[in-house]
Amino acid sequence: MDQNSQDSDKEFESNTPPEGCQHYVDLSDVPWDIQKYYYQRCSIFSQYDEGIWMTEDAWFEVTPEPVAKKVAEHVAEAAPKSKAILIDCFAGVGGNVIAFARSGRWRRVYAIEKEPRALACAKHNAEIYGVQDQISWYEGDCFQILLNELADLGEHSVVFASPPWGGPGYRSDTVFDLTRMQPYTLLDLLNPLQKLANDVVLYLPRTSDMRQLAAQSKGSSKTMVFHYCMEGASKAICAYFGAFTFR
Ligand code: MGP
Repeated sequence: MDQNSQDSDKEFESNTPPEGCQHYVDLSDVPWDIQKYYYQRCSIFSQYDEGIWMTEDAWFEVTPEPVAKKVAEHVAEAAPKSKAILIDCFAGVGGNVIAFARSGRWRRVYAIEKEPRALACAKHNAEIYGVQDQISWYEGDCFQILLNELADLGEHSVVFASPPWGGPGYRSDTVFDLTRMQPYTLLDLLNPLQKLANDVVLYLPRTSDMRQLAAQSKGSSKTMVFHYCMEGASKAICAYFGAFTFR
């Protein structure tokens, strides 16, 4: 084991978040621009008070637990029965990957995250939810990891991606143009992910341009899109590309 792994294991074992990760317990410590999200912390992670770790960006990027749970249920029900592996390409602090592991549907869940601090949070948070052992973790660029380490898994896998949308500013567009999403456009995501696996789920802004999604349906197949709501308001959509069957 190299020194870096030992260091990160020490951080992981400790309950003190490493630099760049926080567990806020007092509103006065929370930067003003994320206070809105801090008020919702127990909707974001129902076990927040057990010591959930967040990065600054995670507060507005993480999938809230009720949404992550519903998405995980949909993916579990609708994916072809032959698929036994779930790959989460942008695991962040673990909102989705924890829900996928908790669904019990997958023989193995693979989580990829480029940002080391977010990955440390995700591992720690998965431990709080008791699913750490069901998840294989990869630090790095998901496109490289899918091409190399995970290349053989494609035929057995459903690939899920909740990419960055370019920050909370996405809300200023009435219709969100997926060809201009930053840092990855719709096609930057779909092309490599569909090369690996036939079944791909994208978690995208609620205002995403439906025509752009429909244009990516192959042949006569339809792309199902669901809104995921909390308290009656849509938080985001998922677009299901591939052989998903919804009853
Ligand atoms: P929001 O628009 O910031 O909050 O995020 P809300 O509560 O709908 O704001 P309101 O004031 O309009 O009511 C809504 C959801 O979008 C969040 O819960 C996240 O799941 C998701 N989300 C937001 N951003 C900026 C991102 C992102 O960059 N990437 C991903 N994958 N999800 C995001």
